[in-house]
Amino acid sequence: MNKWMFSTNHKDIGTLYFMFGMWSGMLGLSLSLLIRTELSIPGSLIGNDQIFNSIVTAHAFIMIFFMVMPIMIGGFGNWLIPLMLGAPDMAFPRMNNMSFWFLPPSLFFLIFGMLMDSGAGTGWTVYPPLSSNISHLGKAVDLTIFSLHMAGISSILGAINFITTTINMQTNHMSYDRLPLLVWSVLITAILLLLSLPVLAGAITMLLTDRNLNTSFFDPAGGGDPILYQHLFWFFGHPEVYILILPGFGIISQIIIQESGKIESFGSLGMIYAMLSIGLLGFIVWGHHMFTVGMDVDTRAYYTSITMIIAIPTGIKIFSWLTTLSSNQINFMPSINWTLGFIFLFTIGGLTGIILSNSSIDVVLHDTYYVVAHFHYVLSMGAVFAIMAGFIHWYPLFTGLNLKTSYLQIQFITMFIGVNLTFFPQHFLGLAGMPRRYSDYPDMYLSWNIISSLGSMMSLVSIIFFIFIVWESFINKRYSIYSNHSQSSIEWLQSFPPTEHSFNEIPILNK
Ligand code: HAS
Ligand code: CU
Repeated sequence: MNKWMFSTNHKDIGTLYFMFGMWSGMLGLSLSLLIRTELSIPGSLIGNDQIFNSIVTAHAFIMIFFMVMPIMIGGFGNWLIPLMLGAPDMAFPRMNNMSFWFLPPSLFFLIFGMLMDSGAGTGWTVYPPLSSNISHLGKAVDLTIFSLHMAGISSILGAINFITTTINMQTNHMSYDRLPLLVWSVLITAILLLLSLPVLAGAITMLLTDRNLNTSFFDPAGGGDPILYQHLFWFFGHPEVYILILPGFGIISQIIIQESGKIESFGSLGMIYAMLSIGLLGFIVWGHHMFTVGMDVDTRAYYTSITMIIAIPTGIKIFSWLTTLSSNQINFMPSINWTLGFIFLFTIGGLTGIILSNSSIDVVLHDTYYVVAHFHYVLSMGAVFAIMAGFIHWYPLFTGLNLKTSYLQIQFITMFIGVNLTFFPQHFLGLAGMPRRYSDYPDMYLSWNIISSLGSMMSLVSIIFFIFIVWESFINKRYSIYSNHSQSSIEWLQSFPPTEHSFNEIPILNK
């Protein structure tokens, strides 16, 4: 085993997270293609709905916990937060390594959960009674719960590390309003993680004891209530969706500031307050996922209004990005393509979120493909586009190498068309009433499903092309003038050792 696997250096650990996240991303992508292949024609291809549901469940968990979170917080956070603070490393470097190494076993438990017995076909929400031992006999759901426990511990330790690092490890003690927006975004994300994950841990532990130790927290037969599980899950689940996007906001801010040649964002302080209010409000809107449980009208009105209020800080962010970008000649470099794509498509996803927040509309649209379209616009085109933008933007810093711009332009265009073909038609399917988590549908839904599946093939080709582009940069060794490495972080590039690098120039970072 190579010694960088046990490294306590934040850049090595960031690189481990990137490699892990990309590996999981390929797994999650493969599962999504199984879903789209099953849905490309009416009738059954896989021939087993439980298997289909297990694939959907594993796809969601892998993309959320093993792709987006490790790459955004583990990868970008570890690489960039200490650099932006001028800190020598994270506050707890050995705990940092441990946070990472919780993830591979956690992923294995999840995969076993998908494969063992008849799989965990519960959806990522793991609602009882479907997830209880009557409907899911066997060890699949228990393995999934254990996987979430481990991933949760990993994230909580990581969150403690980021919070402590940001507060204690600045070299020149900037005032908080001068901290780069990426640092702010990761700090707020870490606080959300710290406050929400223990609630999920509690909920799934109660589910575990309901399944195995005869408790009845969620079983009416013993005085329990399955709705209690939904409250606990969404008290975690809604902050979780902002956990998935906030570091992306930070990444997008840094790229826009730099690419527009400015020293700070338009409304820098406003951006910080916007992220803080999104984070805080995120804890009191969870009921918008539960409008159909038989909520009384006043509670529905409350959740509708408080949810809509989140459009205000988010709008502040969107318009501040646009203002920062304006009055500049935009140079359409690949990272700016992804950034502009992010702003456009995230806004579409946000607006469908506002539509869903209307409780009376949501009663109709809940559990339809409209919801699937909404969250893929904010995730597959929000979170993933931010990851692509950041990865391309800081690639020279991470590897000392340059990616080929012309290839990246083509790859962006194919991916942009691919994801829009995949997910835009899902709005129509949802409005026409096609439910989510079903493996089959009436013929009337055929055409949009074919287009959606074709789009997913196009995204697959585009992602394979991106992997080729990264490979190509390693093979052709175009060393970047921006390369900036500690010796240890180069060591993983053993077969491609950079020859020259400067140790002091960090033109990428803004203050
Ligand atoms: Fe969401 C379901 C509402 C943001 C992710 N969301 C989900 C699920 C996921 C998810 C994964 O209220 C499915 C969970 C599951 O498995 O069941 N979401 C919102 C709202 C916002 C929002 C209001 N979601 C996100 C982000 C996500 C994410 C970010 C991850 C990255 N979401 C919902 C609701 C459901 C839901 C319902 C439940 C549906 C159901 O039935 O299950 C907001 O944060 C979005 C704010 C952003 C904007 C765009 C930019 C703002 C501008 C300012 C002007 C706009 C205004 C609005 C003033 C609004 C440009 C005017 C309104 C017009 C229509 C013009
Ligand atoms: Cu929500």
